[in-house]
Amino acid sequence: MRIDVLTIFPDYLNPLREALLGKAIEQERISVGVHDLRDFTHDVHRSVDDSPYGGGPGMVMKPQVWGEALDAVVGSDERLPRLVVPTPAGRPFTQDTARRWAEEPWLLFGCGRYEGIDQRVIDDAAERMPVEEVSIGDYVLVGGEAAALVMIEAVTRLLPGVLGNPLSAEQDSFSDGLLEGPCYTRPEVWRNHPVPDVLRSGNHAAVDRWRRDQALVRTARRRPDLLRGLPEGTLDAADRRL
Ligand code: 6GU
Repeated sequence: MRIDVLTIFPDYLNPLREALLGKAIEQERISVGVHDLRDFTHDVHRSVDDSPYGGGPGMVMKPQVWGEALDAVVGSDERLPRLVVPTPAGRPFTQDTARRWAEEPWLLFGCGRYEGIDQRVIDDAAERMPVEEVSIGDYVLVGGEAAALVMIEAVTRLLPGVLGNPLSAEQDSFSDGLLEGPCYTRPEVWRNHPVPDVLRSGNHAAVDRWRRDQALVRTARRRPDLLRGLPEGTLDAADRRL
């Protein structure tokens, strides 16, 4: 997978080169290009923003700079990327979005700062390529960079070979629509807290049942919205007895 990021803070994306993702880059499972938006300005001040039409606080990112930058990154490649624009005004980014994007050959993240990017940049790009404006949650960040990091991590860990153990991606919270329950390792008793007996019983069916119950209870308590949103037929009779 190819991933490009356009930003006025290229160093903000440095964490991408750490740990699991850094390894995936080294192994050429993903290639990451981070591009400085200011390289596409022409004035001495390298300005990327201007005041909003209609008035109001804050600044809006200029369309000319974004237009040139997107043209340059997309280049003459016969393929086109999926353009992702992080914004608190976007559709929610979820595990389903991550799974869908993990199938794409090329993602381009356009990170805005200030109040946002001139809407014509998005509308113009959408005439040539798929574009999604997405939000990572109901809170406001200063810019799209931290959100892009989050989304890139969620997507790339789903790619073959990026996670050491492919089963961990399958067993995550959300993979079956439920939160994952608690997990334990040695020692058997720590500060007077024992590991639940069933996990040491060697009875795999009982362990599976217990884990499923823990996931159901945790989801009901912490995310009742998820439980209500499960597709029909997800919960069986054994689940419902809880
Ligand atoms: Cl994707 N971007 C920004 N700037 N703020 C956000 C967000 C994204 N998601 C939630 N808040």
